[in-house]
Amino acid sequence: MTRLSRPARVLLLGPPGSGKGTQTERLLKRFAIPGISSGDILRRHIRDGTEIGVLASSITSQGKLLPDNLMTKVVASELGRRRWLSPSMSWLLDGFPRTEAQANMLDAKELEPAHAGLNFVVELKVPEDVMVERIANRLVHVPSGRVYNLTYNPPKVPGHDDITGEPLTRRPDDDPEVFRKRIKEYRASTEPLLEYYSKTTTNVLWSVAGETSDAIFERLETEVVRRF
Ligand code: G5P
Ligand code: MG
Repeated sequence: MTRLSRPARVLLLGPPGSGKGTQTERLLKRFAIPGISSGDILRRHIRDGTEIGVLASSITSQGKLLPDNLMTKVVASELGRRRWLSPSMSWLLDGFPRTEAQANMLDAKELEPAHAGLNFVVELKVPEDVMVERIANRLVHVPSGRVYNLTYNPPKVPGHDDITGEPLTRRPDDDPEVFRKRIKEYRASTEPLLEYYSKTTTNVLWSVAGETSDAIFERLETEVVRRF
């Protein structure tokens, strides 16, 4: 594990299946950077049958995004329970913000005390056919957000989480038809964010392309060390 010399406040952006969850897990292990995934938060709400979960279930299964205000509230409430979202610490956001409106809400201090702002926005670029193949073979452990892939990183015991032994599930939105809608939604709502970050803060946006998460992580790790 490596200690960084200054705080890294990181956002991972990329289409469905590009490896945001996978890179989050690796960064956590390598640099001890805590993080949250907006998709994981919603899946826990769905599992628990909360009011937000009922709405999230119907929206995510159509491959659409939740309304910006609601999503910001959900993330804010999750962050309120954590002590690490401070400008003086390193932290990582997977999947939030993913629209310009959400980015504005983060920057507008609605999510105190994140007001020091993001200082590293990573765009993951993976060929579309590779992402389709990946999500067809994905299994998840909803309580922890750990992701598996039947060919790439299969669980030690088929169908069960490596750490807890609990059952793994498939995500309903990993259906090929819904996946196509999620890709479209990414292009329409999230890609504009890349331009937003390249305009608002100099040198904050960094894009990395690759066909495997191993190749991408090697470059990401080097870049984190170089910057922080
Ligand atoms: P999510 O949960 O954020 P997406 O669509 O953004 O969902 P997803 O699908 O979770 O992103 P990922 O995290 O980028 O993809 O990818 P991953 O899970 O790490 O990797 C995918 C698979 O590939 C895994 O099985 C992994 O093991 C495998 N894999 C990784 N690397 C390799 C490799 O090198 N080789 C191979 N062979 N396999 C590999 O959001 C879900 C929904 O929630 C709502 C929306 O409805 C959204 O659609 N939502 C929001 N709505 C509004 N605003 C927000 N901010 C929202 N956030 C979530
Ligand atoms: Mg994910």
